[in-house]
Amino acid sequence: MPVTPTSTIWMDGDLVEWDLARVHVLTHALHHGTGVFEGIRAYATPKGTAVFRLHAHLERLCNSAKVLMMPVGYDLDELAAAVFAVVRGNDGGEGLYLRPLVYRGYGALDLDATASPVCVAIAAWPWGAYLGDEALARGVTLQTSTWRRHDPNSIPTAAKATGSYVNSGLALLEATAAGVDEAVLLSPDGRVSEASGENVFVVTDGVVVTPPTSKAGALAGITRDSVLTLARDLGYEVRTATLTRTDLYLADEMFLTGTAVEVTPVRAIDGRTIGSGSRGPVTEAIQAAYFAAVHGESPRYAAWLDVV
Ligand code: PPE
Repeated sequence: MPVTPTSTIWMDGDLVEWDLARVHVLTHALHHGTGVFEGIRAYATPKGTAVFRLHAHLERLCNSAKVLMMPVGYDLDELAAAVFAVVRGNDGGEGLYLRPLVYRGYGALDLDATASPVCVAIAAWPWGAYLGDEALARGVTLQTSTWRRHDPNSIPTAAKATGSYVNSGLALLEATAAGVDEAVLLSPDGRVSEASGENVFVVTDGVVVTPPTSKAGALAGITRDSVLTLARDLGYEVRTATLTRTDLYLADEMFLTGTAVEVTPVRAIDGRTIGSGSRGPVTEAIQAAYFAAVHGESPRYAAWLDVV
């Protein structure tokens, strides 16, 4: 999905005009993948535009930077203020996708990244349904990738590092080349990890199940965490459990979670239809609860929103 230019991007303390938000071609992160990033959404709510779970995202950003030994140079409050400035400067009232990025900039190109400065940028643009509006209603198709998720001792899966997305990109390329919407990756030991940029859930016999992130080598998704709370509050039994690919094939329902995809149903995987082959009732209830929460229509989850 193409990026729609907005007016300004926050770069190292300044709001820079969109077209002038550039880096040198010898930027370290371009060569060695030495960046960490976040995807955050701001939604239109009755009280105005609000950022969903901002603190959790910024905390994860700083944790990712810590793993890569990158001193961020701004604390959580300063980063939050920068996010608000970007939203205020670019908001069309429709909601925004926000992309904070901490990266090693221009300076040196040796593998010792510490010789290059740590830079911070925050961009925002309107991004609709990541896999399309139809996907939210009808569901997407998946395939199990031949590419495995990283071993956490090769590339730390808990850090949202730019370089680690080569793995996700390979899996997605393989899937789309095969005419399938998305890819599920297995961990090195062959258990379900996550999709290319989403966490995975199944609903089996009324129980909502997702793999344990550290064991599965999956990112601790903030949407995943929100959905676990929403599902529990809706009265469903919720469990984290190791899943095999047959657990996916035999599930009654399956869905993906992520800031970009929000809650997207899965209708088939590896040529096997999931349940009835369309959005299931539990998925629909969780999806509705999620959209109500992000749009400020559920007072119970008001603490998840920071009105800008
Ligand atoms: N796993 C991966 C690998 C991942 O990239 C994401 C977010 C998630 C799980 C879900 O995390 P959360 O957003 O906190 O619920 N993927 C981002 C999109 C990546 C991309 O560059 O595209 C996102 O959803 O913003």
